[in-house]
Amino acid sequence: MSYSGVINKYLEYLPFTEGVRPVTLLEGNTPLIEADNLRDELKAPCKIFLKFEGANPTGSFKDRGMTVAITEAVHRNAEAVICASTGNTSASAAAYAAKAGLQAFVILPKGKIAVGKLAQALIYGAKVIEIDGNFDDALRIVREIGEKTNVVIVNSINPFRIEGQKTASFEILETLGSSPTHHSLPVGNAGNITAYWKGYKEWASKKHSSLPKMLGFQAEGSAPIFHGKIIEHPETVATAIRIGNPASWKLAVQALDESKGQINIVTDSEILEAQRVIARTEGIFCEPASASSVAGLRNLLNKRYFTGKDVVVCTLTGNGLKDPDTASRGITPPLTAAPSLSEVLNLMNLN
Ligand code: AN7
Repeated sequence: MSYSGVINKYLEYLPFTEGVRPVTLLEGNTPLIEADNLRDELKAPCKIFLKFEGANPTGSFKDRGMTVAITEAVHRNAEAVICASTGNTSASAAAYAAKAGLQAFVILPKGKIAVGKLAQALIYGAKVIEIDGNFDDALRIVREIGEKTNVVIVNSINPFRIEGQKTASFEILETLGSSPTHHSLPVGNAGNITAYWKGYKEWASKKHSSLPKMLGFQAEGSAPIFHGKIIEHPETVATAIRIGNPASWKLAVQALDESKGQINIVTDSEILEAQRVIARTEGIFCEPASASSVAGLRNLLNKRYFTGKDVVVCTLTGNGLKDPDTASRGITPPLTAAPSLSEVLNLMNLN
């Protein structure tokens, strides 16, 4: 049977009944790539796999949750959906709302959304409202709108989002044939780490698989869970995870405790360096926030945290093409030549 999206694939694990009509863009089924070159580069004793969620239809993992949340919204006869976003949720909500024929409203922190994500929300037809505040302000407003109106919230405080996102764990378990020993991912609003852990636990209870340790990474300037306190003015180059008061804070801490994992911080320069290393060694262009998972892995490797028996999966949550500005800043610009063979050959510097 041809692939028909995460709802049809994992229906038995989702809160729908047979006969549900999924709103889908055929999300999921993303590559799990064994990163041997990266392993050599980092001199890692363990195996490393990269789950490239940038291959989803709108370029991020949010699509897994959005197909479920929008399908449910349609089922409830919603006319409109709303989200606060650092960018990817808004792109995904706008796309799935378009597919479903719903109006999407998105509330964004002005000036802090990667150019590609904003373009996506707009071209998919969402009504985009920028506020002079950060993501946490936007989410507070969205929560209030959810209470006062019939507009359905599609942030990860909507439990259907988490249900959809847990399918990434299932794919990893199916591809590897067993659980990794560790799972590394960036943490912003903390929905995804919650979703992965839920997925691993559900699979374990049905199929007796083991469980990974969850490793979460926050950007140094936006690390409320690591510091155990709300950050009023979060900052980081990884705008996707520029969040000071995560909605799923408690559930993330639970995932970290139950799995005997840990939350740590990575600096902006470690994030950007990891983004370049992933691209250069593995041919995968992820966005800065996504690279936190590998930046964090690298820091733990330096502390000799892993052994030769370990199998680590890093989720690369979003596509680097969404944020070309940030990527271009750190790299060598192109060479230039006159339109002449000799000049070009000269610059190619072959011997
Ligand atoms: C690429 O789009 O919060 O910890 O509003 O876009 O589940 O929040 C995005 C988050 C990691 C963090 N990587 O995931 C939003 C938003 C990327 C992201 C995260 C986000 P959560």
